[in-house]
Amino acid sequence: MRKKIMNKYVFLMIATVSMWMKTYIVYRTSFDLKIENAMQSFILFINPLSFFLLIFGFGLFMKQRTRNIYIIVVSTLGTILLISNMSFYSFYTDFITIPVLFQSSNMADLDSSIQEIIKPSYFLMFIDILILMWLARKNRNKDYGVVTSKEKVSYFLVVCVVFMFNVGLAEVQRPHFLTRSFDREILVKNIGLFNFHIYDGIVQSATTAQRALADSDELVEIENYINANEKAPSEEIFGIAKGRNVIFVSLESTQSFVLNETLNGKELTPFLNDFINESYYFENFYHQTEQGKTSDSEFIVANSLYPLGRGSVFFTNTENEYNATPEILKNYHYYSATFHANNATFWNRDVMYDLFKVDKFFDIESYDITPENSFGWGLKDKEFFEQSVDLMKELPQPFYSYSITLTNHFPFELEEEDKLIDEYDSNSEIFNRYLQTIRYQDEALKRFIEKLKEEDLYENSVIVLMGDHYGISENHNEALAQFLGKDEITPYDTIQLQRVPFIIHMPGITDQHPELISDISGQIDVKPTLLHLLGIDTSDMIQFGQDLFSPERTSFAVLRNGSFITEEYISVSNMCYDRDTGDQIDREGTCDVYEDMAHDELSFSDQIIYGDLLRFYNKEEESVEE
Ligand code: GP9
Ligand code: MN
Repeated sequence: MRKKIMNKYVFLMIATVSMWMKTYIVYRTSFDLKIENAMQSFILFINPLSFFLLIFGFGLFMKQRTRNIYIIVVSTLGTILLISNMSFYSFYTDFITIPVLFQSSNMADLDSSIQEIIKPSYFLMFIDILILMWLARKNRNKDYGVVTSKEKVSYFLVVCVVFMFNVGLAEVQRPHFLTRSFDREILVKNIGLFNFHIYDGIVQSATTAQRALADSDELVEIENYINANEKAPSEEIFGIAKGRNVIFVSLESTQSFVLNETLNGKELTPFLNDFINESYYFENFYHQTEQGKTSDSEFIVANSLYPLGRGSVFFTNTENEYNATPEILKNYHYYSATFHANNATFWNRDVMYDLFKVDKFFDIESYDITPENSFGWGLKDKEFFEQSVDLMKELPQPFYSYSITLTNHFPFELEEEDKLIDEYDSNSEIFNRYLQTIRYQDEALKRFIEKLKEEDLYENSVIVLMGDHYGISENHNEALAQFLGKDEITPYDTIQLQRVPFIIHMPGITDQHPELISDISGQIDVKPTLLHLLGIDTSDMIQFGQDLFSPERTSFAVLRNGSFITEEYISVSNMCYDRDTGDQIDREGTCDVYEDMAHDELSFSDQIIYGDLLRFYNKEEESVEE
């Protein structure tokens, strides 16, 4: 009798243990999960178990033969999902979510390195499945009898206990991790990769339903929050650039650490280093993008809303109402245009720009692109700026222009003639080339400003330069540490590396009185800051950013994964650091104090996007105008 029970479950148990171990090995070898203590390692070790017990357990309702086939199919699908996450992680240091599967351009990136995708080691991951197939075949004629209802009940009780035990330990480690966390790494570390995918599926359906259920009361609560946090603009700066053109340049993958650095005695960014001395330069300005990369940065700048924690708003919410900068500026007789030498449909830009009410999108069709003037991702930045200024000078003025560079994009490739410095020497080819494309981009920017001067577009403009997101992921930490002269890159350093340049240049103003501004800020602050410079009151707008010149402003930035930076502290995952020294400190009484603020910002912003709440705001506006 005992033997029989054993045999009934043996196949299921072999499959469970092998998938469990396989997942754990992948955690340890393919993902860079930061584990701080023994309890966290234990949770990581047990977390794949409940999922496999549950999913294979459904097989108990099937006849033995079907059950074995079911277990093999599930193991195969599970393995494919593991491998997909491994490939995705090696590019993005992130886990797959449902919305990114629909971001074709992400996948296009993956396509370009198919060798990377199909690593020979991946085939080894199917060995256990071959063994299962062999076992199933060998035992196909043996009958171990049916699983009784009582056995099923006991089995699923065990599954529940294992799951509750896992979640309970995780909850002790990181209270409210399920409801509070925007960080996928925290979820994977605590409930496991596969349960995370289920969680992601639940979030997906919940957010889809959110729009239908939303009503205008939700917006009222958020408006109250925003009004309570609102800061009056600086009287001195408000309207200082009234009537000027805005020439905004989004710098592809440009992080702040490249500024004021040299390689073999040569400056990496000679032009920018000079330019910031004639500008307002924000040295503690963070990008707040997530899976939507450039599109996220465009979204934040245009709306002063946070991007989504999963996927890109440019794909997930293409029918919402927004109240973006180009639309607002229309009321002040500004013409708006975006310049980007790529397909209009790429990243859904054409659709989103329509929603933002951009007057004209100069896409790939507007440029003269030849084999001589393009390389890698397309038109080289120098040529891009050259032709963009020619287009820009024909625009009605004042205008709000948004240009997006491209050459400094992964995998950072240049033609020989454009390599202005020697390659760096580290173990990362990507990083070595990155410094060269950064140098090239700097040269292109220099020419851009010269040409703006030649075409009389310089004097009467506000020129804004901003890095869109990081270019060098954590996969290149060793090279980064070598370049920065550090022993290693800690999670604290990783947060500090999320700083991107933000430069506001106003001829006749900032060249007379340049300023180095050290307050903590982020892309979310761009919209109110720019509108105030142009003398536009934003007090009744729904936005999460604050005017960077406001004397009352709180020096604070929240990253999209819930990490945040204050004057004194940096919080990342479970950890809290002293911002000055980088030393790890106790959360309680320090980082925890700001936790609610960070959480509110992100969840209110999510609520607006998922609920399409600005449709109610725009109604309010209309009725005021009437
Ligand atoms: C493509 C460019 C790059 O048009 O904006 O996008 P990214 O990969 O950086 O999000
Ligand atoms: Mn980008």
